[in-house]
Amino acid sequence: MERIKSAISRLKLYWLAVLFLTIKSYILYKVGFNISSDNMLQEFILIINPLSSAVLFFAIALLFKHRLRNIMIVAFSLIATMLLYFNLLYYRFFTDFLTLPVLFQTSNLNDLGSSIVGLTHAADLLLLVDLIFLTVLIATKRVPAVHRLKREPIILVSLAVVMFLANLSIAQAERPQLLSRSFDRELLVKNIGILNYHVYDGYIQSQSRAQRVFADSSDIVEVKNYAQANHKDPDPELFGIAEGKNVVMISLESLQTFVINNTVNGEEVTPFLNELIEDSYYFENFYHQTAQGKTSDSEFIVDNSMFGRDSGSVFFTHGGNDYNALPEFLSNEGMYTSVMHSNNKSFWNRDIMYQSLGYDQFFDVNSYDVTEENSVGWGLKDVDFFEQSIDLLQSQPEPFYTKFITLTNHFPFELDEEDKMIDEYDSNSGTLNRFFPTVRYMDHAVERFFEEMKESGMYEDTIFILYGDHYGISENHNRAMSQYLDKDEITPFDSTQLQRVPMIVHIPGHDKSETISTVGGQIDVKPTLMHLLGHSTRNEIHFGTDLFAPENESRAVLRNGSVITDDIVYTNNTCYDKQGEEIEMESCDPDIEKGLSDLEHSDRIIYGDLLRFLDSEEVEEQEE
Ligand code: GP9
Ligand code: MN
Repeated sequence: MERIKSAISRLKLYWLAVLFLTIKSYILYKVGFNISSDNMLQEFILIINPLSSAVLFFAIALLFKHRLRNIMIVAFSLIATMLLYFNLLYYRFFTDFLTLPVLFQTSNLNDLGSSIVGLTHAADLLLLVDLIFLTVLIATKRVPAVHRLKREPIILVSLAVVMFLANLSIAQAERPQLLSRSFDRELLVKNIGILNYHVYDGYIQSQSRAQRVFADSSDIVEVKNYAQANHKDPDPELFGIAEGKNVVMISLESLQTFVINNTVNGEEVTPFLNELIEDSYYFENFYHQTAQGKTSDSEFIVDNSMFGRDSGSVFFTHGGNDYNALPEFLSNEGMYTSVMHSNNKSFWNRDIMYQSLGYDQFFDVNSYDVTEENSVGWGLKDVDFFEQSIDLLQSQPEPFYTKFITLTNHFPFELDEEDKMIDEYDSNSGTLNRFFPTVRYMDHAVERFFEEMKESGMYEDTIFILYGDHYGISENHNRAMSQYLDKDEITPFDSTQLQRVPMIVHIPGHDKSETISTVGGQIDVKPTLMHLLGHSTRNEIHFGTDLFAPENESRAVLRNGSVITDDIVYTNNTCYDKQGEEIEMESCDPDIEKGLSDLEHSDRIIYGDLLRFLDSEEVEEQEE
C-alpha cells in the first residue's frame, strides 16, 4: 500500500492530469454531447471509458526528459482538450463526432468555418481550468520534478491495456459485437471513450486508404468491360412503365421469405403482404446478399448494384468513395431522392454515406416525434413511423425516390402487448417465438401505410418496391427452425434457402401480376428499377441483372461465395441439386467461378475507389 502511495505521489502531476481528463470527458459527454444511458452499467462505462486512453496518452508525455516531463504533461492535456473541443464544435453543428475523412473533406469544414463564432460559447473557457491548475502547480513547484523513471512506463502501459480490455469486455457484454457490428459513432464513444474511438477510426480509415493509393485508371476499364459483358436487355413491355412516377422503396427489417404465405398457430403471419403479392410481381427466389453490414449492406447493394464487403460495413469503411448510385442518378434526372428512417443519423455512418450516394435529404430521428409511448425496442414503432412520414413525403417535390427503413421487426423482436396481433410460437428459441408477432406487426404497419398513401392521393402516381433487408433468424436457432419448418434438421442447403427475402414490385394501375421464380438478389434491384423508369443501363457498371430481362440467367451470388441458380445450390464447399441432394462438384463449378469473379471485380471497385476514374480523359482514351 505504502509503495503504491509513494508511486502515485512521485507521479502526482501525471495522475492529476489523468483524473482531470476523465472528469472533463464525462462532463462533456453529459453536457456537450448529450449522451444518455439506459441503465447504471452504461453510466458506469461512460464514467470509466476515458481512463485507459488517458493513462496511456499521458504515459507518452513521461518519456520526455527531466524538467520537460511535467511541462509535456500539461501540453498533452492541452492536446486532449483540443481534440475534445473540436469534437464539441463539430457536434454542435452536425450532432456527430469527427472522423478522419471528415477532417479532410473540406466542404464539411467550410460549413463549420463560417459559423465557428456562433458555435463557441464563453463557458467553453472552463475546459481550460484544469490546465491552468496544473500549470500553477508546476510554476509554484508544488509537484516534484521526476528525474529518473524506473519501471513506470512499462507498468503504466500494461495498466492501460488491462483497463482497456476490462472496459471493452464490460462494453461488449452490454453491446455485443460492438466493434464488428454496431458501427455507430455515438455508441463507440459511449462505450470505449472518445480518444479510443479516434484511434479505432484511424485504424479503419488507414485500412481503406492503402489499396486506393495503388489503383489507377486502367483498372476501371477492365472492370467496366467485365460488368458490361453481363448486361441483359430489358423486357420491352415493362421498360419505362413507371416513367415519371414516384418510387417508394420499403426496406422490411429482418423479413425472410419463409413467413410469406405461411401460418403460425393457424394464423397468417403476413396477411397484408400475401394479399399485396396477388396484385404485384413477387420474386420468390430472391436472396439477400448482406454480410456484417446488415441493413447498411442491403442499402449499399440495392443502390449501387455492387456487393458490400465481406467483413465490416462498406458504409463505414468506404463512405467517402465516389459512387454512381441510383439516388444520384435519379436526382440528376430530376427526381427528389430521400431516406426516411427514425434512427440516429450516424448509425451505419448513414449521414456521410448518403451524401456519397447522392441523396437529397435524410429524414432521421430528429424529423420524428419519438416518445416513450410510441417506441419499442430500437425506437419509433413502424405504424407511427409510417404515419408521421406521410407529411414528410408530401413536403417533397414530385416525382420522388424515397426509401423507408422499418425498425420494429429487429432483433430481439420486442413488442408491446397491445401491438401483438398473433401469439408467439412455442419452441426452445425465444427469438424465433417472438419473431412471428413482430413480423405480423410490421405487415400491419405496411398495410396502414398503403391506406395512408391512398388517402393522401399519392398512391396512383407511385410504384412500390418492398424487400427484406437480411435474415432475422440466424443459424443459432436451427433447432427451433427445423421444428417450425417440420424438418429433421436444417442442413447447409436449407440454411442457404433460408436466406431468401421477399421482393415485391407493386405498380398501381398495372393489370398484370405474377409470382416469378427467377433466382435473383438485392444486387438486381437497381437495373430492374432503372429499366422500369425507362433508363438504359447499357453503360452502367452493375453486377446485377434486370429481374424481368428475358435473358436473365437466374443466378444469385451471396457474399460468402454461395451461389444459387435454377439447378444448383452451392454452399459450404458442397454442391446440391435443388432438392437438397449432394451432387458432384462439376455441376457447380462454372457458377462458383462466375460468382467469385463477380465478387472480386466488385471488391476491386470499392477498395480502389475506382469509380473516381470514370469520365477521366485517360479512361476515355483507353476505351477508344
Ligand atoms: C438501424 C437499423 C437496423 O438504423 O437499420 O440495422 P441492422 O442492425 O438491421 O443492421
Ligand atoms: Mn436490418
